[in-house]
Amino acid sequence: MDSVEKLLQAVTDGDETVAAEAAQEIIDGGIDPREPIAKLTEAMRILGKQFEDFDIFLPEMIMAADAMTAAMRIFEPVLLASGKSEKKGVIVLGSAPGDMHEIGKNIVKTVLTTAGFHVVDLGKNVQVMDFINKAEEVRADIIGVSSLMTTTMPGASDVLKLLSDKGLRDKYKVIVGGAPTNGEWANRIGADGWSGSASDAVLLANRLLEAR
Ligand code: B12
Repeated sequence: MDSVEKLLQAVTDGDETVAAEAAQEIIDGGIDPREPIAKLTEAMRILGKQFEDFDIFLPEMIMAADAMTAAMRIFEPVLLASGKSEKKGVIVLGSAPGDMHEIGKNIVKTVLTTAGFHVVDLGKNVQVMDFINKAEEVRADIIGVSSLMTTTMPGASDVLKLLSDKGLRDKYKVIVGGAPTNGEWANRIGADGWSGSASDAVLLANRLLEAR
């Protein structure tokens, strides 16, 4: 079993120790961590499906998430060290109100930072007003909202509505994402962009700032 397979297996098994060990082997082997991260994202999607089908339960999902987080702790500094030092723009990023999922949001943060953006991470379960207050405070260019549940998707449209109500809609580009979301929904709620992966989030942010 190679180190990438070992990592995938460890995350699926929810084994934090082996996941960290495999992630270190990947780095030591000179493999670009972006490839295993993409595979892990798919593995998490499959776990989510198993959870939905009652093949696994919450404890297994928590253990898998902890194992993936342990691997990301090893990958992050390597990704960040490979990044650009230019500051392309400021992005305020957080998970929607009520949403405790943050693994994908954290990956988006790391990859955007690597690409030269300054990301202000508000964390998870971020209240609508807090996105806007922080964006005003740090003079952000972009606000990013991550929604991992159908029940927290309305939080992203609430950010857009409140921006409009306050007369601030034109001041910020708003990007949205997360597993249950798609481009059609993003269009419908009036967001400026959507992406299904962290690497596409970089292309999207670049495009939005170039168009300014
Ligand atoms: C891991 C996980 C958890 C972990 C989260 C740990 C953590 N620290 O984040 C734990 C175990 C805590 C958890 C809890 C729950 N979960 Co959960 N969870 C998942 C799971 C399996 C994987 C999510 C993940 O990390 N994926 C890996 C990352 C890398 O992918 P990603 O998040 O999609 O992010 C990528 C892209 O979407 C994009 N992206 C993400 N955000 C953004 C933002 C922007 C701006 C952009 C541009 C792009 C972008 O880029 C990312 C990187 O490429 C999903 C299944 C799934 N299909 O996603 C269920 C899932 C999201 N969970 C679900 C549920 C139901 C729950 C619980 C309610 C379970 C319960 N009964 O308690 C709770 C909810 C807690 C809460 N209030 O939020 C459901 C949601 C169903 C729905 N209604 O839509 C899912 C879909 C599982 C399922 N199929 O049933 N969960």
